[in-house]
Amino acid sequence: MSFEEMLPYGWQGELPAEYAQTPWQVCRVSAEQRGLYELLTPQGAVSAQPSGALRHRGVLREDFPVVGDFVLADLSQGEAVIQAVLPRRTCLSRAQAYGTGRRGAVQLLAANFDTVLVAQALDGEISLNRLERYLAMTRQSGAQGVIVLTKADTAPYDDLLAQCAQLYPDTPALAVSARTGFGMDALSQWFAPGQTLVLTGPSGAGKSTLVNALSGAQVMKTGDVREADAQGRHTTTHRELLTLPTGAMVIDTPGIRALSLADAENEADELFADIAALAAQCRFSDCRHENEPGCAVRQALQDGTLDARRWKSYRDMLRQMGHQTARADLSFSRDRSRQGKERSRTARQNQRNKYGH
Ligand SMILES: Nc1nc2c(ncn2[C@@H]2O[C@H](COP(=O)(O)OP(=O)(O)OP(=O)(O)O)[C@@H](O)[C@H]2O)c(=O)[nH]1
Ligand SMILES: [Mg+2]
Ligand SMILES: [Zn+2]
Repeated sequence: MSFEEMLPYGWQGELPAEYAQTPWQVCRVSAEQRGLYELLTPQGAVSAQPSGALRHRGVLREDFPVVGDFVLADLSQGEAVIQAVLPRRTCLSRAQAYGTGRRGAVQLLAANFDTVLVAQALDGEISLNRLERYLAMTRQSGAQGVIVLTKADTAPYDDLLAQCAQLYPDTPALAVSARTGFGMDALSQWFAPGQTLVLTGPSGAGKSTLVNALSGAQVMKTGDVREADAQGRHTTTHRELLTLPTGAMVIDTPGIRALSLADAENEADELFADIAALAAQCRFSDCRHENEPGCAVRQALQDGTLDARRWKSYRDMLRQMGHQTARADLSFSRDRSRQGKERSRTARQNQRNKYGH
């Protein structure tokens, strides 16, 4: 097999020494849905499943392939089998915060990209706080961030560009319009052959529209924004890696409901710090505070140190969040049940299962 064959797919690395003699093929994960993967191979796109061994070894979410990953796969049988995930050069992830005060799993969003485009639409309200959170996530990824103010045909952008330049001198910022083509030339400097980009930003920011404009085709479905508040409708539902005519690859992502979830969870943590502290004392790390032995929350409710109404409003808050995020979290929990393993579940997920809907 030839590693050069994978160069068009953004492959930059050397194969780690431990795989020097591998009979498996380097492939790139282009999509993932419910534990099923699509791989780009020199022979075209194939669907794949992780090997039993990979599933068995995989304990954390980050042990499993994510869109953008380079993997070693056995293509000799009928369905491709992913045998190993190669080391990631960059990785976009979201730490999941839990209302119980524990830190849990990390959710991976994409891997092995050179640039993160942070899209913010000019037609709605621009929140610098939100922008800052996307940029923080980008910094952690290890890749270069670029602020892309979209829908430049709808509103003035000079002031905002100046503000961005002042606040984030190391992060290029530009305004574009997929509709009129304005700014698209300037944007193309990040789309050289072999480059991989991730598009991130809120739902309705015009990420998929941008991908279509860059592709010169309707490769991604796009959706209206709500008239009232210019919020998107979460049209893109899973992450997908696409090859552009320029020879660059781009990972389109769903608008991150999850980011606002993390915000809400942090808020819950702060508002209910007392409950978080109690939950940390439960005997079981995944205590649902129902009738598990050694439950510090139940104990506190019993002896009156925790007010029952306060406990109820905490649960109500979780229920509301669970409702908002049930869809976003579905694929995550499905992936896990597919793996057929009930790994130590987080308190928050239990809370969601219990109180969601
Ligand atoms: N006026 C104008 N509208 C745009 C532009 N780009 C996108 N839109 C509109 O914005 C809406 C949302 O676009 P999408 O591309 O679906 O947004 P998205 O960021 O992919 O949203 P999610 O997939 O939900 O995360 C659509 O109605 C687009 O037609 C633009 O440059 N100008
Ligand atoms: Mg989209
Ligand atoms: Zn408990």
